[in-house]
Amino acid sequence: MLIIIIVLIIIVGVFAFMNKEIAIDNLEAHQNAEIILKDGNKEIRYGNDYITELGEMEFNAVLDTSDTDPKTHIYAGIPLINLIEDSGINIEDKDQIIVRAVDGYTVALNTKEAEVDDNVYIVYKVDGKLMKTRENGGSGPYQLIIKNDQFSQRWVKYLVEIEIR
Ligand SMILES: Nc1nc2c(c(=O)[nH]1)N[C@H]1C(S)=C(S)[C@@H](COP(=O)(O)O)O[C@H]1N2
Ligand SMILES: [Mo]
Repeated sequence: MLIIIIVLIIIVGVFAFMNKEIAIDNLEAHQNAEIILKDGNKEIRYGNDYITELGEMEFNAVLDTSDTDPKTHIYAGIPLINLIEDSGINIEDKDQIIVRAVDGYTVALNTKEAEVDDNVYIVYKVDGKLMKTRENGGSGPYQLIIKNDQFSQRWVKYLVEIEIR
């Protein structure tokens, strides 16, 4: 019995340690305006200079959350699929794209959804200004925008990590 308890404590401890490492890693990426792209054990880090070269687009989208009235904003960003294609990861044999924020908020897209034209974007500018970080009262430095997601639940603010699986 005692041995079982000790083993369980060690397992829980190891998991807690690993989660803390990931959290610290993600916080650093957030503060450096980086996005971490994961595919199994492979990890690619994208900086802002590089991301803005992947086919920047400007578009209007309506932000409508439970506690605000709908408001149209001008966003600048890149289609999510551009980043994935740049990485060379082949999503044909994958199911899901998991998008995580620095606060732990997580949203799953299926790969088919990401391939639909003019719908899923990673944005970094709103109304002509770079998005601020969470600490500075913004929704950035990156936010996921899913245009056809009417009430913005899946518009992941403070996006730091994208995992393909
Ligand atoms: N990182 C992160 N993104 C998030 C959330 C969150 O809790 N954390 N909430 C979602 C939900 S449910 C809504 S309605 C909107 C809220 O957007 P707002 O804070 O701009 O009103 O953000 C979405 N994106
Ligand atoms: Mo919400």
